Amino acid sequence: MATKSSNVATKPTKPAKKKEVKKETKLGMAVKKDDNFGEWYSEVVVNSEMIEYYDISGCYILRPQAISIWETLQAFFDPEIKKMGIKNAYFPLFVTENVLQKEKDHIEGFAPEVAWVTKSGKSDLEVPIAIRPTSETVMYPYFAKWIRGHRDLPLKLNQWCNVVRWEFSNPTPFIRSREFLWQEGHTAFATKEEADQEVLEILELYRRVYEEYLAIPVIKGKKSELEKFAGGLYTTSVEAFIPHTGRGIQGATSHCLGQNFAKMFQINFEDDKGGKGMVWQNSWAYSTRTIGVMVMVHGDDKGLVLPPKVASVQVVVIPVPYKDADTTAIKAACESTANELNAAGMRADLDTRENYSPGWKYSHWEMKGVPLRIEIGPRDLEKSQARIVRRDNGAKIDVPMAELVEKVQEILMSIQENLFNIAKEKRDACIEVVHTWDEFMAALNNKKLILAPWCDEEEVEKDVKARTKADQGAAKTLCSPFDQPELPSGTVCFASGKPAKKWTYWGRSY
Ligand code: 87F
Repeated sequence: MATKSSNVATKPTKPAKKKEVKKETKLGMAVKKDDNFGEWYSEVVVNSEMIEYYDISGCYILRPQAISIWETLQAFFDPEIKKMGIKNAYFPLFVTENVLQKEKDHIEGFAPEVAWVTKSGKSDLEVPIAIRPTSETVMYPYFAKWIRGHRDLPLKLNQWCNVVRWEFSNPTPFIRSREFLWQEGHTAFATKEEADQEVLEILELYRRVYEEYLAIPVIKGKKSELEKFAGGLYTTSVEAFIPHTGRGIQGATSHCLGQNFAKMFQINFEDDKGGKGMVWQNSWAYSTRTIGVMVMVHGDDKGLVLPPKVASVQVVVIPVPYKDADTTAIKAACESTANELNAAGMRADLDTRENYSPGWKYSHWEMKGVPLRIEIGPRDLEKSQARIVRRDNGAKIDVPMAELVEKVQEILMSIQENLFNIAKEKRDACIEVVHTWDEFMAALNNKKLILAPWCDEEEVEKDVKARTKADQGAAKTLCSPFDQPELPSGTVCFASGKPAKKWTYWGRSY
């Protein structure tokens, strides 16, 4: 980095003056994950340069470190849905009150979260205009217009956009923000069977986003009647779990809307026999919340830990000049190493800044979650090797230069796998099967992810919510897993004592 030279005449100095090394500002994390999870999280997202706080509560700047992860997930998901015949579109951000209110039933509970534009300049608008919190009401009038006959079906659209929900409870970067990015898919079919099938196909893509990219285990399942999207027929979701807080978190949802919206918006079609049909609809979304779940699950006391598949920098190469070592040769070795890795398709970066010490750089790149660092010093140069240090477990491995590219490739894959396995082990260790109310309460207080036999009655879920209400929130159902353990006949509901119909996950949640 070039520094401004001073014109001020100075005493002649000794010729071999050491370069200025920036004052070693305390780089590390001030708060430990175990000590105060909430503060730890805020510190990680800011120090890793993913988030900058903004002067409107609940709104955050997503810096390149965050957006690059979003783009990676998008680069996976977008072609997958295109293979399914879904096309991208873009609908306006604004919606009139008239249209928004069209489906009163479902909007009712959400109304307090809708943000409105009421002025342009200093004058009041004739009619206030809402900012989309989701786009059913924006899109479906046009579905009604565009769908006439069975040949117009299926209609399958997706949009990548922002939405605004004026939340009042505890804003958290990525997890609960007043504006966020998502994709929302909206599809219409002639038959329920087609809709049912798509719900699950999309849910599988969401599982892959979490498990294959973010290295986070999720549970696929169906939401209870109380927790489903009120406007729809049924809701499926992928559910993740944060062991440190003992909370479940909905990772993404895929809804079958049935014909509720078709009725409200009169989305009808003429079938192949000339009869009248009403479409079956789905909607589905995942959001930037995915990134928050990743931070919470993998991050540690040194900062962010990125799964290699979503890391914009997978490997950082750092020269470690020592005393009178040949810095030029070391630098050259670092440069060619980074070049080779990049040429082999990995994402490598080089940190040759001279105003920071190697130790400072180690902390800096650890904080940013970079999966691997390569150190090259005089001894490595002599032995024609490099030292590889893993971010996930701190392991240090000396590798001959000749094998470096292959080895790095291998280790990156093993880090991706290891992060998933560790996360799964921790998640699984939190799962507790209970049969009685007392076991349920004990597990809840122990921050467990509870699997319980349930009678599947709405009143019982409401009752559980009421009985568990505490400062940290009430317990609720997360989902009934598709993968159901055996339910021996005679098994009773943990909460009501009535015959159990299914196994359901319960817990506090985000
Ligand atoms: C907030 C304000 C107004 C959630 C809201 O999940 C309306 C809503 O309809 C609202 N918060 N919802 C439910 C969204 C349902 C559905 N929309 C399309 C999805 C997936 C994508």
